[in-house]
Amino acid sequence: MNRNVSLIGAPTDVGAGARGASMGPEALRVARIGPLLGEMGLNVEDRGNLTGPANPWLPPVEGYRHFDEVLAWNRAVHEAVYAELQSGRFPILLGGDHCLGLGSISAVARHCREAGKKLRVLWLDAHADFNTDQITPSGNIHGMPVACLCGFGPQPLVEIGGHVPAVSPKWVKQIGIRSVDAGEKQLLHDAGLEVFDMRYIDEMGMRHTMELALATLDANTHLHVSFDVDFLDPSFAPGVGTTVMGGPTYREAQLCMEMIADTGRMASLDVMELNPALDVRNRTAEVAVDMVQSLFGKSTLVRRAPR
Ligand code: 6HN
Ligand code: MN
Ligand code: MN
Ligand code: MN
Repeated sequence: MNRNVSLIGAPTDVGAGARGASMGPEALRVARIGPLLGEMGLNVEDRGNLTGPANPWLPPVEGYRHFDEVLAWNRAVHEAVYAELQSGRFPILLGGDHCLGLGSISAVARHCREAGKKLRVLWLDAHADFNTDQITPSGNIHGMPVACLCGFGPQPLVEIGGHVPAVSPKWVKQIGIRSVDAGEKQLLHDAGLEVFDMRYIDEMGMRHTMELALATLDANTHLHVSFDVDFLDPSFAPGVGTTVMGGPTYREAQLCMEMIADTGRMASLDVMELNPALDVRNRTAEVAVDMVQSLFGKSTLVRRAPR
């Protein structure tokens, strides 16, 4: 794994339905994300925060809330993530709401296209984020990034990375899903994404789930992990805008992260939707940082070389 890591803060909540994810990057820094990764032997550079338009906090217009602001932020994220990848570094995007997964992953897809790498995306989330303007119940664009990446969405958003679609639905595996809207459910099915929902994890266990989700990785694969903190059960991670009960336990989530680390293929990461305004003494930020440490191979005992 690339151990030269760049932290990129994207302090905005323009894509969300609750205010506060704009404070996520600073809360992750307060929880010592940089120093703790540094103590694990990573070379960490904090690039500070990107800038973009303020949140006007307006209702949706023609199916989208804050379209122009979302576009501006995603363009900034795209360029920053792409620049880090091109200089050979591992970008960690500190969100910010999950609409920015579009800017981040479109940049990763562009990098992989140019470098001849195979891309796989793990989307860890309570939600599928596969809505469009036609089917969204909220107009909030953080519910739409996966659809946009797969080519379902408005032209300016789907073509941010210069190639439409940015990713094939076959490259995306979703884990932990337990809240999908009615129209979204049908579109998700029609597009053919592989979704390991909570029912699947309950029945088959996290170990088997991750073995399947990671089965198609090879030596030429760039694995991108998009970690929506609401993936975690809200009993121990309440600091998010859209909590859904019935998520993975602390240990299930940590095993998921540990198995990703074992592949040695993770090459970029988003940590999204942390909302300090809804958190309790920064606990969710600390849990999120703990999960990120596991993603980078933190383990209790000396481990054998990754498989
Ligand atoms: N997220 N499906 C809901 C919507 O409004 O489209 C919730 C989306 C949540 C998005 O948590 O990143
Ligand atoms: Mn590379
Ligand atoms: Mn999400
Ligand atoms: Mn979510």
